[in-house]
Amino acid sequence: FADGSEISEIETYLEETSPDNPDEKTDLYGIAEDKNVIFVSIESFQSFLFDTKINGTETTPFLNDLRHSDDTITFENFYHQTAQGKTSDSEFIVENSLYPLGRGAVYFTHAGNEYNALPEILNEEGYETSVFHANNGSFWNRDVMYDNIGYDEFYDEKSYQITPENSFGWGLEDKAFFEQSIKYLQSQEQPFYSKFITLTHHFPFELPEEKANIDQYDSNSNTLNAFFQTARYTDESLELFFQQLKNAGLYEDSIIVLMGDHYGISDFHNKAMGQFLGKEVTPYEQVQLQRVPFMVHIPGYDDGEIKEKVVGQIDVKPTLLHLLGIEENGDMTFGGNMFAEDRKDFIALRDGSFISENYVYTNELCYDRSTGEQLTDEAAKGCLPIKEKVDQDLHYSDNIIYGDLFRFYDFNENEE
Ligand code: GP9
Ligand code: MN
Repeated sequence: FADGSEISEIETYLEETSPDNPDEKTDLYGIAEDKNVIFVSIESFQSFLFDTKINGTETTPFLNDLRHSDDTITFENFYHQTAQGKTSDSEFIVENSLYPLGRGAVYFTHAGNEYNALPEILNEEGYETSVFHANNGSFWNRDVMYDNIGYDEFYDEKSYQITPENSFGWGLEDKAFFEQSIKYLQSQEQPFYSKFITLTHHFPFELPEEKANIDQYDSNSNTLNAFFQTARYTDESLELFFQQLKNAGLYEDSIIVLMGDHYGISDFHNKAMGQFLGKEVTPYEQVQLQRVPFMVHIPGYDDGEIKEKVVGQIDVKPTLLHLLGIEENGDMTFGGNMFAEDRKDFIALRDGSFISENYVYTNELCYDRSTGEQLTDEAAKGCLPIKEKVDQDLHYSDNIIYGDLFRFYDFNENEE
């Protein structure tokens, strides 16, 4: 059964567990006000790829430079929090600052719920909102969910010229995808919020030989071996996209947010991964491998840095609203602004693992985050109170989704 009482209980819980100063305004508050937001969800891109080389060739030269540039803020301890719904889970987390479900994909199972999603909020603020993704529009039930959460346009595969020359693997290659998207982007009212979802760097990481500009890795895993070639391809396609945005006159008035959706290399490949990393992939390392890129590129900004705070996909919605200078006082979110000093003290992964300032917890084991050493007895007890909060968070988020509890909550009434 579901009624309005549990939502008040959750509202109280979120208020009590949120930082002392949830509305803390940083120097970055409103820095992107009235600018376009170009959000790029980068398929299967894991942060361990940064600054790697294969036979002397950099895997991601463009992104490496971008990470260290003055106009980019990078969070290097940013975790994906997805489960079975993969890309769609990452989209759901970003749009709602709720956790995905432990089983199934929310995009399929609860596409009809009430939400207070990012595109709806931005619509009300006068943004045109859209998604670009050159796959079948019903994949992950996107067409239905997007409609529900307020995207104005969905440019799916029907919007693209897909030929044998420009497609392989999952479909249209990313370089052609970005190139063909520019005209649609230009046709939009400004300011816009547009999400791009890439596809080429997707399992099984297939790439025609003549399109590869880096060697394969050499291990017992064909998957890991191929992974670097499509990662390099992604890097090249992003570099071209930035150039195309400049040529189209869209770059200066936009911020570009780059995010990895989830891992591409599963634990099935741990032996090869251990060989590549030069260390055994312990459960602790397995958690650390769930880091994906999160970079905010602000043309004209000159205070760029690499931030070390522990953050995750759950924090993206409040963070974007902060950058855009939009106050959502009545919102119910499980994440918070990444730039705030005062933050919740953990990032929960969907399987109940978590990362905090001092600990990494997974499979009922507590590790020292800075050394990776497994803690025992008294030392391991530090994980327990955080684990309780993690489970409570996941439980309440699940209840909101399963009970469609936002039906009983008036987001506007709680606006101040
Ligand atoms: C499909 C693409 C990939 O359209 O987003 O989905 P994934 O398998 O990564 O969830
Ligand atoms: Mn994906």
